[in-house]
Amino acid sequence: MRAFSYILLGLLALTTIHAKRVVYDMNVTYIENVNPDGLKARRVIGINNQWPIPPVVVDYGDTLVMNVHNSLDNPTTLHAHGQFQNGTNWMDGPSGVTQCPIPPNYDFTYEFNITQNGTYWMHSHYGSQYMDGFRMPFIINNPEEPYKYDEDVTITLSDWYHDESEVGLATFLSVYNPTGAEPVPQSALINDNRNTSFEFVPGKTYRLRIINMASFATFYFDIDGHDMDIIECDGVYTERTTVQSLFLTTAQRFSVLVTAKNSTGFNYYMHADMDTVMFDTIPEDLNPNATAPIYYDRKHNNFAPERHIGMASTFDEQVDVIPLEKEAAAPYDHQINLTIDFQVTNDGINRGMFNYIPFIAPKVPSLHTLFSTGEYAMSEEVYGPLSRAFVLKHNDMVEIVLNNLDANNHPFHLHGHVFQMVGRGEGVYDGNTSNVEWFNDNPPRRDTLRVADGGFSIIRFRADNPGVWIFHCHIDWHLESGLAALMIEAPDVVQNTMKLPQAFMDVCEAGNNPATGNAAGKEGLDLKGAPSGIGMPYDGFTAKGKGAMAACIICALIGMASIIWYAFNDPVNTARERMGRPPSRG
Ligand SMILES: [Cu+2]
Repeated sequence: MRAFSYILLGLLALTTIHAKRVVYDMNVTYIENVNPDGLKARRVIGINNQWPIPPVVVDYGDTLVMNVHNSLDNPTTLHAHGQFQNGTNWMDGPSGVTQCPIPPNYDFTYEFNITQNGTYWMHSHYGSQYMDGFRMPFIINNPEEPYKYDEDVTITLSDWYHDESEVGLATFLSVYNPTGAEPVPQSALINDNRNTSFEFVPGKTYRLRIINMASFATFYFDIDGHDMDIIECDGVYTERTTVQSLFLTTAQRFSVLVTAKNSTGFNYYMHADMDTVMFDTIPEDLNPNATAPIYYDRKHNNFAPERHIGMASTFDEQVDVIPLEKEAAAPYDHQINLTIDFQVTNDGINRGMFNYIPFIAPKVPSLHTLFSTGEYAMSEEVYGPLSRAFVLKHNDMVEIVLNNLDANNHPFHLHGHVFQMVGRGEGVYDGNTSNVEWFNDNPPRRDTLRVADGGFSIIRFRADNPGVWIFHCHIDWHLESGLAALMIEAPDVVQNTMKLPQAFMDVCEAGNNPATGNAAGKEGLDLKGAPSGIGMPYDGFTAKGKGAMAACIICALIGMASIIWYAFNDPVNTARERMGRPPSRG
């Protein structure tokens, strides 16, 4: 009996540890005159009149409740980056994908169970709002932490713009920007500041949780005089791997353990450098590098010699990330080929696209379409011509081949999953395995990867999370321009086992958005009114037309050649020269 009571008590204790409800009330507000780089004050989006927005912190097993009130004059949503949301797909947040946006002056609650450990972040998934500051760390503490450390420190890296993102978007997505040059940030920030500092106590071990919350820039990260042991990558524990430096694309995270020196004789600098290769231009007054002192002793100013590695980093996210829990690459059941490219589409705008179709969100959020269209939900067509929808069978192993034809790296993020990074190579993947570097034994698993310019990456994930998950470039400019696709997992399972909460129907109605039907808000496959028609310019020339064009080009070339010949063999001046007169200026 006594043993039984102890077990009962133990169980009770467990339930109290693991079933806590953590409630955050979040009033999303504009805040005027915020000046994180000391160069220009501007309006930002904060929560409860606070910016930087404090981290959301929970324990594994908790239920997180976020009561959002939208005090902006625009709609909004909130996305918890890296959360699987298994069974709660509607809580994922991307506007037009899983939900209608929250209209101004409206209350909306996000609630979900915490089933993962590690380092995450949250951000608006409506338009380009997160560039304006609506983003914050999201830390999940593990009561059974496999690694030992003394202190937990969160470090955010971000790029900062002096203009609001609407201004940047207007110039970026414009017919006057045919090359698709992205606005270049004005500053690099550590913990949303240029004056951040840290303190180390001799002998202590620190867990640094590094989060790239930038909207564009990849960051290189290193600390003078200190190596770092990677222990976590995007919420996945890794083998303890020592590196001198790291890079993180936007949305990527690492936890590293750093053991402090035994002496306080020196202080050290932490370096976070933006990858300037990504920028089309580098303004003269841009300092792409942020530094933050780590003080062992604030009373002196002896800084250790620099070991600033920055962009010379040899860190390799495919090699240096070794999941602690081993998982071999699984053979795939279903393959998706995605070509990444940027081209001027028939509306005159340079857009990022998968397979030459830009993503433009449908009128009805795709998850609502899934719930409300019966058998049509199994067809890709019903989600709309510009939704890039792929319907996946429950529990299939899905392989995505990403061929990057663009001259820049791109960070791709899959909602609702971590994926295996099974292969990479240069050029275009043609199924010929000879040019692929495979990682079959225990490939890195994470939720965001960098696909190299002019190269390819191959990732795999199990379609074991029924619902609608967006897969997109996490450079916010590129998501806005169309570099996204939808993974529609097991619509039949969703319809048979889940029910969309009423609050998600209500929020559509409150914003005057249709809540049911296909991408156009209609029945069946009548898609008139859904976003459509944007794509590569029509190549309408006939063979005859192309022949005429070729003839024109040849005529023009002959014309130009005769002008050049005439210029070099100027008959008038040759004659004047022969007569000993100066050349004519006519
Ligand atoms: Cu991109």
